Amino acid sequence: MSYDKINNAMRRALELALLGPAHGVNPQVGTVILNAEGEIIAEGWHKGAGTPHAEVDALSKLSEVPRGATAVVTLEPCNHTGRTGPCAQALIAAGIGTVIYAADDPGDASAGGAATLRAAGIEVVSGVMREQAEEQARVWLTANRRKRPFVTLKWATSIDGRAAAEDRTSKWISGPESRADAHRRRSEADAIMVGTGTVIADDPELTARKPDGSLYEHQPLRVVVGERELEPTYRVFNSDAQTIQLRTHSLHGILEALWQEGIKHVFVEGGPTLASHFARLGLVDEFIIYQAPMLLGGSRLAIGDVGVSNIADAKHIEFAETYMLGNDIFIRARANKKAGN
Ligand code: AOF
Ligand code: ZN
Repeated sequence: MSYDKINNAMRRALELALLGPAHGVNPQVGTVILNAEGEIIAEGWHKGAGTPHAEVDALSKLSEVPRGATAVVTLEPCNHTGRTGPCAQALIAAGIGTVIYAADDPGDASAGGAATLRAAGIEVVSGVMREQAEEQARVWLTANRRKRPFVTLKWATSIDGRAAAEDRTSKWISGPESRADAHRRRSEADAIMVGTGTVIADDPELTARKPDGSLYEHQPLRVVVGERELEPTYRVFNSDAQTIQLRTHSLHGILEALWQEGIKHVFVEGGPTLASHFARLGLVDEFIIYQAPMLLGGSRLAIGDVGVSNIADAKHIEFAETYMLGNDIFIRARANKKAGN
């Protein structure tokens, strides 16, 4: 089959993957099935934990699989019986001739699907459009490699890096497009985290809201970190979403506990004390930064001491995306280290 047909099929599978939920314990996975001529005869994607995997969803659309069919999958088919049965076995039973996938499954129990398929005489090709697939599934892949939630650190500041004016007022620094973008990103996370200082200073709701003010269907868990006692009248304790306060001092411990609860992606929203701790410990996987066209000057920084006193110790990051968002600048940056370190 031509590279063009294979790449187009994988591109479609990556698109299909995005139809599934970004939040939750399971990955976004897409599958297309091609006949021997390379035409798409079925499409499938994963709709969340407990529902059929993408491969099985695609197979279910066919009353019979023609000879010489190829399954094109964004993730290595699983080899384990979890909430659903192993996809490697389903592909073998369906009589699929070739399996092409993009990213290897990092799971301890679920990996090994490629070997199982090969042992059954199926031709297996891995790594097709791997870079795109790894980028798209970076949250799930990184979390599973590190065995802790993926950490996004988000802030919105003036172009000179201030998160508030000297009197602590901060409404509104970034524009409506940036705020809508931030809410959408919240809606794709499993948890939103802030320090007690931010609750006291700003009384934020920490829900994921659409531009019209209505709540997204999925509301991440609100996690407040810190020792200080908080009155139950703060808005973070309203009934729009669940909230927990964690008093432990160790961020590693907190991430470990959240991982055990099935939290795969934590969106850290400040304030500067919490942001600095995460950065100092090297626990940030991705930065989401909105910079507004204004100068505020003064002392209200988005992030403080990150343990750098000499330029040689600077914590380097890598810009993955930068563009104008309304009148603001949007930056997505990744920590400049490879997963697994
Ligand atoms: C998915 N969807 O389309 C594929 C997955 O316990 P389960 O049955 O929910 O299985 C989840 C694991 O299966 C997941 O961690 C990943 O390793 C593998 N593949 N998972 O949710 C899919 N193909
Ligand atoms: Zn599976």
